[in-house]
Amino acid sequence: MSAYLNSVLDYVRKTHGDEPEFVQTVEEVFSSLKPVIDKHPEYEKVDLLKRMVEPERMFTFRVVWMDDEGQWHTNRGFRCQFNGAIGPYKGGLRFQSNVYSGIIKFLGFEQTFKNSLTGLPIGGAKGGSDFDPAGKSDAEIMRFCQAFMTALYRYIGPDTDVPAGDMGVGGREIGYLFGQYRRIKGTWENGVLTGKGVQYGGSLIRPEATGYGAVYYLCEVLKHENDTIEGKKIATSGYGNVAWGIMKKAAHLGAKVTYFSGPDGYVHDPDGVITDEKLDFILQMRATDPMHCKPYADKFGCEFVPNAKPWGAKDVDICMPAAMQNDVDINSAKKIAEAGIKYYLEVANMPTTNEALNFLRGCENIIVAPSKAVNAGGVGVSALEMSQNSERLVWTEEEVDEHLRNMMISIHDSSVKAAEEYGLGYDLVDGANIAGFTKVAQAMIDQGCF
Ligand code: 2IT
Repeated sequence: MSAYLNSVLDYVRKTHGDEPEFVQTVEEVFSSLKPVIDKHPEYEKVDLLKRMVEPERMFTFRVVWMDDEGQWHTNRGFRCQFNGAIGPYKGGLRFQSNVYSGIIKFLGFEQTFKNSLTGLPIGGAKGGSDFDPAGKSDAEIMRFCQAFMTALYRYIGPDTDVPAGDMGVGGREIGYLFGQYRRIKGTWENGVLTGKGVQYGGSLIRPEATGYGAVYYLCEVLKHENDTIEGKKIATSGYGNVAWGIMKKAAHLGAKVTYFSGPDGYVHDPDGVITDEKLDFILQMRATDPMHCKPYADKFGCEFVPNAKPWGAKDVDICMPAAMQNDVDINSAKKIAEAGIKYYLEVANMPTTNEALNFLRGCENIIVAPSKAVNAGGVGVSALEMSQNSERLVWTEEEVDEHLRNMMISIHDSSVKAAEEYGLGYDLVDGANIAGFTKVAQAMIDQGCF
């Protein structure tokens, strides 16, 4: 047990008591690093861990906008440029009322290791605002995005920092943000943001990439277990872009999502969300009502359970939480174990409390895969969008999909290799943390005192 690692952990606990999500993610990543720190005394020599838990730069800014009634509103904007050792800062923007520094910092820390795992040259960042998009008109969203970008534009750029979407920020918001950037700067600058519309530099498959990538990763896990995806039933949470991508790719590959949820409760569709009609309905429901998934149950005549989560359903093989952080707590984790689920793949960022994650990892019959690996296909395709923009090329759907699939295979394989190198067996959580960390650590050491 490394004394150095524990001293940095204590430091983080002491200095970030008011940012519990950040402490949580540092504890989670560090729990995998003991053997690495023990084997590599050079990390302690350059105080690498303490450097790594400190964002290179993090700032807040004022965002002032006017609603349709002429009322003024002031929100807080954030950008955390966490680590730029392996490439320009890269990461999404989240617009949600609960956003504060602790959420942005935890997401930026996670993003650093996730982006490293993609194998592409992108550093880690995250940003957003406590602005709540629910119930806002299109004109209000546009004015907010314009005000947000007016404050942010001078700190980003294609070689500096490339934002994208996250919760509350989709294609529409990226369009308004990009429009404002272009209006102010008067240049294209390789698109600056990713997740753009395909008419103006966006990559094909980007909206589906996180969900598709998660299912490709799942296929690798199943292959390792001499199992296949055909006929598998999946429980997920959420019905946004990510859950929708999982539903669609699972359906392509002969599996089906039979449970999904929203803030109002969960839906059980034993036939699965597999038809185009159902998949299109999910998209439409997401666009018109991000707070309620009950309309799906009403439309297709299936069960809706209000104010509950699907965790613990016995008639599924795989759980893939894809909604938000800390969605699965220890009680849900125990239900998942009791239901005899074999595969637990995190898809949302940090969807499992550390207590629940440790419990699930301790269950002999459950394979646990971490979000920083499973959801990395989203940012991976964002990096492919950056490549296409800088080369002034447009890749076909097949090309992007093939890159994405290979990326997920390689993320799985490099995690397996990293865990094996430290004698940890088939441990995808430790493997992802170690593989993601090692690359960033080496880059930081190579670049000297920074
Ligand atoms: O959590 C994530 O990886 C994202 N929200 C996507 C980030 C990106 O730059 O595409």
